Amino acid sequence: MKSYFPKDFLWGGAIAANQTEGAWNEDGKGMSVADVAQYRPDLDPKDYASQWHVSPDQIRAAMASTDTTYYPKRHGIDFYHHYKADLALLKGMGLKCLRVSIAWTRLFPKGTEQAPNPKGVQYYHDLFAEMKRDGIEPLVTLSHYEMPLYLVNHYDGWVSRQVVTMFVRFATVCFQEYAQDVHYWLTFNEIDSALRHPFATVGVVEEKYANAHDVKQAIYQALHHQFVASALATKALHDINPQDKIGCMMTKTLAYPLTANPDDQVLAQAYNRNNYFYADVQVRGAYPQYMLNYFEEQHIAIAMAPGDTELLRRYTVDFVSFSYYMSVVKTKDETDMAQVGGNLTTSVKNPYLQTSDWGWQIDPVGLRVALIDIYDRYQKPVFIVENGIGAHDTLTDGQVHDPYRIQYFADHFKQVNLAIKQGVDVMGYTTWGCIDLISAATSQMSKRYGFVYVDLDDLGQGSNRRYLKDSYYWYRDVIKSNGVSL
Ligand code: BGP
Repeated sequence: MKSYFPKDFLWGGAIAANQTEGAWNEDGKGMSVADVAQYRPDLDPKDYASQWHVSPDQIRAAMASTDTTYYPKRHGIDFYHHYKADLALLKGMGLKCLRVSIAWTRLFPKGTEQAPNPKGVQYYHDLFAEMKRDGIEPLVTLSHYEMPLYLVNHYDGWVSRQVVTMFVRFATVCFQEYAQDVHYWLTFNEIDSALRHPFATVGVVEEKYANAHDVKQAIYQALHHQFVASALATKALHDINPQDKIGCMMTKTLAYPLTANPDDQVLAQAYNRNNYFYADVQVRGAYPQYMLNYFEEQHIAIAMAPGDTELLRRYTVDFVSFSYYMSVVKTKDETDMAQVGGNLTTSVKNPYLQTSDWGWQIDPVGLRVALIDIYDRYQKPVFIVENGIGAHDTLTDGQVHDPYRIQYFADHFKQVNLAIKQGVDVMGYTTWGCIDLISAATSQMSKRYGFVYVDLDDLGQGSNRRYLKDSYYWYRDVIKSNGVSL
């Protein structure tokens, strides 16, 4: 294929601390929201809402328990102890970039401490040094569904303004400590998912509020605090090293109208606009009027401190990153229409698309549409920091044949190539879960995304050995040829 990928394109992979590291209570680490996430075999894995819904009773029970079987993010794939060998495998694939997150609770176990835990600080020094030796550029998320549980229980999470100060302290320590090794940062993973799963993202426990309106009010207040924290983190990073880059991160879920009925177009447009709200604030530096109108209509009043507007305006992000897994369809009357599941959402079925094992609509062309749309809206470099297919893989005689994954990525990479040809400035592409890990929404191990297979099942049983899938060799060739082999 004729490749338009730039020479320095960051071909990569992505993981998150809470889904891989394990060692949940080692070396002074505090509990995070991820340590409360339960694997619930009694629930339909497609029903994301119930998996992520955590009541105060469930939090108390989780805190009293040392179980790891049904709290699988506590063991992850034991990356904490295996990272050197795992990085060697990723290096073997030719990976140029690895997106990881720093677990806030390794550095600040409760979140309230004034100084970081030295062992936590050291772990990430070791990790980044190893990545450097392997020639793998780190892209680091500061907050990937892993806020300290203490802040949920004692501060109502991000609803409290005090959490801004604590987060900025954490972020500043990271920028200072890892200034030599890390040059690309992300603030909040899928910041827009606060409305879909408020516990994991902004630490809002819905039962604490009287009604749905109050929950929404709390979430938008929490989001405002994250916007301010994002601005302050951007300022802090650029004060420390003006060359380093920081991005926002959104879940890009593209909506199409089901029919040519203009009413369907209005619905799809509203959905897409709403999806952009968060980046509108972080990139353009102000709340868009459509959201201010919405808040007024919904009687949502956001408390802002003097100077917030100026902070948001001055400290906007350097690039726009996003996860992309699927598109959705909007239509006026959805009654009786076939539905499919999705990345923390559901949708009317698109008759032109296939779905994954978990019912997510596979739409490579939508990735091109999304890239062009995002770039035209913001005129900032874009970075695809998550994309991939969760599938059931089978390990036989040490081998995993995964032609569906190869097909999936080939189709998506080709669309990125076309977007670049059409002028979009794409910095890189870190495929989600380049090594198998625990699923964010369902806490399953059997929902696999990796090029490297990890021999563990949903109950954490297995050898924990790593095996290279067919897609590993395929991706290696893609990277080596900078897309020409596609
Ligand atoms: C995104 C999250 C990731 C990741 C991915 C796949 O929403 O940022 O952490 O896990 O989705 O989702 P899942 O693991 O639920 O399949």
